Amino acid sequence: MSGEGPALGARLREGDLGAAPAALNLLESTAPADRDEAAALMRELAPGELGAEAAGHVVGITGPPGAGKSTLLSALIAAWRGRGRTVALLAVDPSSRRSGGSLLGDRARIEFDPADRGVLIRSTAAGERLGGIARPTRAAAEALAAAFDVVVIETVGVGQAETEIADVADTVAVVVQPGSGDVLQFLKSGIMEIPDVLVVTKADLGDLAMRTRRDLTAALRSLGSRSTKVLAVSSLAPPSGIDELIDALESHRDGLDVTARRLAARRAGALAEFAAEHGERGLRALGGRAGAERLLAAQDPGLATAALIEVLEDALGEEAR
Ligand SMILES: Nc1nc2c(ncn2[C@@H]2O[C@H](COP(=O)(O)OP(=O)(O)OP(=O)(O)O)[C@@H](O)[C@H]2O)c(=O)[nH]1
Ligand SMILES: [Mg+2]
Repeated sequence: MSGEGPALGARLREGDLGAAPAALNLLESTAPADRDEAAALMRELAPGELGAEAAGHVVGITGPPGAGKSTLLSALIAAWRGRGRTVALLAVDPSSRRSGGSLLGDRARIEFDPADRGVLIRSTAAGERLGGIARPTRAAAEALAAAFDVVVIETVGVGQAETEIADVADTVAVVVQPGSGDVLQFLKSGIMEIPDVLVVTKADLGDLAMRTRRDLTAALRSLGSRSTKVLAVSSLAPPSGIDELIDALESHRDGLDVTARRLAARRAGALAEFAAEHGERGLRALGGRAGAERLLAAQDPGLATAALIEVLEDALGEEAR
């Protein structure tokens, strides 16, 4: 149906959350006609069109398998709803890479009220790239941030997964469980980037959780990081530390130059997508990474990531001619 993309974009821009499921379907569709509609949808929600960056807070939650991310998100969603915030959760499912699509699978296990129109939960495939944020997920986060107060992207892993999520999220929280020495080592050795917030889950386990928190705090200090807060939370009833975590996420966002971070994120995201699709040869045709970056820097800062990818691809087309 022609015109569907702009109409959905306009509804999201006006805060109509009911438009979100259809918008996500469109962004995930691979049908050529839908690709055009999806591009039109993103144009409606580009910062240039909105007159500002989308107001929603994009939060990345990442951590090793079994760390307690989904249970934590159930508690966070309840607490955000208690504060009157609307929440969209994009759960990136690494196991569905090959099937190319997924329903709300086992991995999500998020508890929420299905009758609550202020919560949207979508499980999405990780895409072809290992640890990657698929192009539709990036676009979905950008689009939903125009309508929801909080947009969460949940991914599994540390290291690469965390680096990718930092390109999309305003605030990145890494979730670890008590006794997770591997994460501590990753942090110390620089394999892992320093997150904005570190969360030790399963605080109800007691001493081990407290020791992990102390070790992580000490490691951060030795790396010279003063701003990263390390919190211990328990997500099982009765939950503890959840409000403090919400406050920590918000205070990070309050201290952020959102315009600068989002602009840098869109450029980095466009470059990553282009490099993933067209490889080193594609980059060379644009004068290497530096050439592509120069081209991106010359574009209107109000363009959505999808439009920036188009700019790079058009330039590649010119080169080939
Ligand atoms: N004691 C305790 N157990 C918890 C807590 N949070 C989560 N768990 C348990 O830890 C296990 C893993 O929790 P999930 O929330 O599924 O972890 P996840 O990080 O989403 O796991 P994946 O989706 O597989 O990566 C489950 O058995 C939870 O019940 C907590 O605060 N305290
Ligand atoms: Mg999970």
